Amino acid sequence: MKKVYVFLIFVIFGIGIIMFLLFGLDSVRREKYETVLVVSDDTTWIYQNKGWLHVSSADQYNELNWQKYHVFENNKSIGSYDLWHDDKWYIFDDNKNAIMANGTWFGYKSNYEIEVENFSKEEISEDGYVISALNDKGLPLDNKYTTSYKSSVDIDKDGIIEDFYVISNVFASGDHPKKTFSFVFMVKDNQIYYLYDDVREYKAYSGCVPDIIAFLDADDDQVDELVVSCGQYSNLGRIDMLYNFDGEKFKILISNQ
Ligand SMILES: [Ca+2]
Ligand SMILES: [Ca+2]
Repeated sequence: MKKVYVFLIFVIFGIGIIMFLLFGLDSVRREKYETVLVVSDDTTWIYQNKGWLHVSSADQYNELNWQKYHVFENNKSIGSYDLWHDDKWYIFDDNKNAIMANGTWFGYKSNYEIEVENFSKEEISEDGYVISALNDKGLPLDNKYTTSYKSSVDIDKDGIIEDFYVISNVFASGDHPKKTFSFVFMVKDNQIYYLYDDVREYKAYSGCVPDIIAFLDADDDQVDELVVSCGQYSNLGRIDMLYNFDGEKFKILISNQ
């Protein structure tokens, strides 16, 4: 009888170890994950303990200054640089020469491997999905776009590419439209999934023009997150948002607003 108990204890102990190795170890490992993600001049997010934080205080910035970050400009890696935050982020090489980033840029540093997708922006004009998005929202089809492009990335790594559309008529020159709109949506299995979706009556200087800054798997769960930045009029600044896709819809994990 005693032998049976000893055997059972061993079995339960063994199962416990196997369960820990299968699930617990991964969870312990993930809790130690830490990433700092910098989006252009002034948005800084930290990922730790499976959650995202927005950095705003000088003390927090001091802890992040003069460290090496992987820096990407217009979606291309430009190398590893020191970042320093004063009134905004500045980029420096090893000899403390300032590096000027043209256009949108982002940087990250992390204690684990992060995969950043290479993607291109393909001009779109007539496209069935754009037409159906405009129809869905009751918008005319003859628009002067300020941005309209498509990017293709396999965000959930299932071997099938998803298409991401960005279209906007905000800040178009010439006669103003009755309604302004900005959309970012994904097409997966012929279905449209909206990330950003704004339609409003025309008002001067109102609205923003979205842009996809990055596709990267920031939390190492084999699904890419997206950084989308929406440019408002002149000195109103940008709205930066980090999205994830849970298989059914997109959700904003964190934003600078
Ligand atoms: Ca896919
Ligand atoms: Ca992810």
